[in-house]
Amino acid sequence: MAIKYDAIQRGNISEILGRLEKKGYKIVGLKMVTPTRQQIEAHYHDLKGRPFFAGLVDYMTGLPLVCIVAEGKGVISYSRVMIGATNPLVAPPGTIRGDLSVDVGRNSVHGSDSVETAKDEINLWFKPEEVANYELANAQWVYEK
Ligand code: IDP
Ligand code: MG
Repeated sequence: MAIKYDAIQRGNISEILGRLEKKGYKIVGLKMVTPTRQQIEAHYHDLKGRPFFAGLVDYMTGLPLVCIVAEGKGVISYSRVMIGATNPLVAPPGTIRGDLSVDVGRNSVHGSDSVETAKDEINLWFKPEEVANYELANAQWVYEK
């Protein structure tokens, strides 16, 4: 997941990280990056050709982004549920976009949409040594076994 610059400006870094933590997901990678145009174009390569692509790339280039790697059961599919629809006005209350955003171009967060995409995005934004390997002390209170 990534916290976009609009959410950083709105003071919602802790709110968004807190939702992942409170759910029971483990944060294993976390850093603020100021992406180049090439990085944003690579990140959104599947959207090249869409009418909003140029505006999206312009918006995100050169502005800080908080990049997150989270681990846990169902994290990729369920983090999308936690994020809500791309258009925050369709995202239900209780979701990140439903609670924290109004406009599609200021929708607070990015979320990987599949295991393959998540792998590619982690490789794009993190070096292997930037992803931590540790156990949460409360894991037995999150998972049956
Ligand atoms: P997602 O972030 O929910 O996965 P995508 O379709 O992957 O949505 O689009 C990536 C980002 O591009 C969105 O989060 C949003 O910021 C922007 N975007 C998507 N569709 C539109 C649009 O129709 N107009 C303007 N921006 C859009
Ligand atoms: Mg997407």
